Order: sequence, then C-alpha cells, then structure tokens
Amino acid sequence: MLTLPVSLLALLAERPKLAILTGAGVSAESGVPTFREAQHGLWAQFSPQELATPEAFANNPQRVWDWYRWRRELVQQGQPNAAHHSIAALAVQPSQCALVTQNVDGLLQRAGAVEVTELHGNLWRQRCAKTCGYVETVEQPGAGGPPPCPNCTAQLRPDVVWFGEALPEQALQDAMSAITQADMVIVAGTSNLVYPAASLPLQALKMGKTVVEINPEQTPLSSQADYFIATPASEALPAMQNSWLN
Ligand code: BJW
Ligand code: ZN
Repeated sequence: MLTLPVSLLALLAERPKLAILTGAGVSAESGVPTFREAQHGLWAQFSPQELATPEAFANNPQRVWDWYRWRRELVQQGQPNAAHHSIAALAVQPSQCALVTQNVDGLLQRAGAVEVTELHGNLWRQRCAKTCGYVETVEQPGAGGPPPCPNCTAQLRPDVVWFGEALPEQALQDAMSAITQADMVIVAGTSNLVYPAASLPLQALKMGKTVVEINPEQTPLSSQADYFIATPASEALPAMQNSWLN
C-alpha cells in the first residue's frame, strides 16, 4: 500500500477544492498506449506529422482514418482502471473537484465522471473537416474510410485537436477557471510537454496553488511541483481519494 507524504495527507484531510488534470498515462493501465514513452508510446511507432496534423488528413485521409479506427478499437477493448474510478469518485460533486483531461478516450466518463473538460477532443466524435459545423457521436469504431459529411461536400474527420490546431476555446476557459477555483491541482499521467495544456500547472504554481504531480517518470514539472509522487496513477489516486473523502 502506497504511503503518501504526511504533509500531503494533512492537506488532503482539510478537503481542499481540487482540479485534476490528466494525460495518457492515466489510461496506460487500461491498455491504451501513451504517446511519448520510449518503448510503447505511439510516437515511437508512428509519425505525428503523418497522423496527427490537418495536413496529414488532407494528404492521406484514409491512412489517418485507419489509424484512428485502430485507436478506437484499442479503447473499446480497454476498461477504466482504478485511477479512472478514483477520479470519478473524487468528482462526484464537480463544484469540489473539477476534471480536465488531454485524453480523447472517454474512459473517465465510462468510469462515471459526468463533467469532464476535454482539451483535445474525443475519439468518439467526428466532425466536418470543412467549416459547416456538422458533428456527430459514434459508438463503434466504424469500417471503411472517412464518411461524407451529411451537410456539405466535405469528409468527416475525428473530432480531436491535431498539432497546429487551436484548442476548443470553451474548454480552455473551463480549464483555467477550474485551476483558478482550486486550492490543489493534481497533474496525473502527462509528460507536460504539449502546449497549451502544459502551461496549466505552471499557471497554477504562479497562482500559489498546491500542485501535486503523479507520474512514475520525471517531467519538466516535477522539480517545481509541491509534491512529486513517482507512482502509477492507479496507486496514487486511490490513496489520495481515501484521505480526501475521509
Ligand atoms: C504514467 C503511467 C501511469 C505512464 N500512471 N503516469 C514549441 C514550444 C511550445 C509549443 C510548441 C512548439 N512547437 C509546436 C508547439 C505547439 C504544439 C506543442 O505543444 N508541441 C510540443 C510537442 C512541442 N501544440 C499544438 O500544436 C497545440 N495547438 C496549438 O498550440 O495551437 C496554437 C494555435 C492557436 C490559434 C490558432 C491556431 C493554432 C495542439 C496540441 C494538440 C495535441 N494533440 C495530441 C493528439 C490528440 C488526438 C489524438 O489522441 O490522436 O494530443 S498529441 C498527444 O499529446 C495528445 C495528448 O493529449 C498530448 C499530450 O500527451 P500526454 O497525455 O502528456 O502523453 P505522453 O505520452 O506525452 O505522456 C504520458 C505520461 O504518462 C509519461 O510522462 C509517462 O511517464 C506517464 N505514465 N504510465 C501515471 N500508470
Ligand atoms: Zn460539412
């Protein structure tokens, strides 16, 4: 059983308002690969320029679509893990604990979380690749190529944020407001390398919030965070949940 630092346990017992920011590491134990890990990360096998940019989709929509279908299949086969369940339990009252994720897998929602700010979109939505504004949710990975937009002549694309694209404005605003309202910001399972998401913990530090990082590996945030818990999220988050709820 993981023992958290005594001073962190004492802080948690005061029931601070929380904001939890998550990244791919939180879903790793559900069998969903991370991006930047040297052995198993998606970017060790695939080129982000060829799969996660608007240019890649324009040049080879079928290739990009096939890759996203495979990613949907992986997520469909996985189940929420102990970290997702703890986060969902912590956020039963969203006014006391706000959730912000970079993940597109929907696993927090499958664990029961109702209000999740998604900074990078969601794999289970697709939208018009042009500007007509059509968007739909899907439940199955789907077969074939990118479907035609029912509203115009374009194709549909995954409703995720690719490199070089702006994050959804409302989601960024909600993330900032989650941090502003929190006393403690928990940053779990992210390499803290992708901006603007990586700037959120830095802003929290500037605002004087207590920042707790959970990651088995060091990141650029680790030396600045108030607490760096070098443990998998599936162990650290249940331990934090116990102290906060009791
Ligand atoms: C565990 C664990 C366990 C493992 N428990 N932990 C130079 C400087 C600054 C910025 C830039 C720059 N050059 C370019 C940029 C901008 C760029 C960027 O930040 N690039 C950096 C890589 C340098 N950013 C953008 O382009 C963003 N847009 C933008 O800036 O727009 C500007 C604009 C404004 C106005 C108009 C137009 C434009 C968009 C970024 C979009 C990112 N998209 C992706 C793909 C989403 C869709 C999909 O999934 O396919 O988002 S990339 C990928 O990275 C994905 C993730 O959400 C994101 C973050 O990754 P994450 O979650 O941190 O995963 P990993 O793999 O990096 O880390 C996992 C961690 O978990 C590791 O640390 C492990 O140790 C840990 N771990 N097991 C706990 N059990
Ligand atoms: Zn359209």
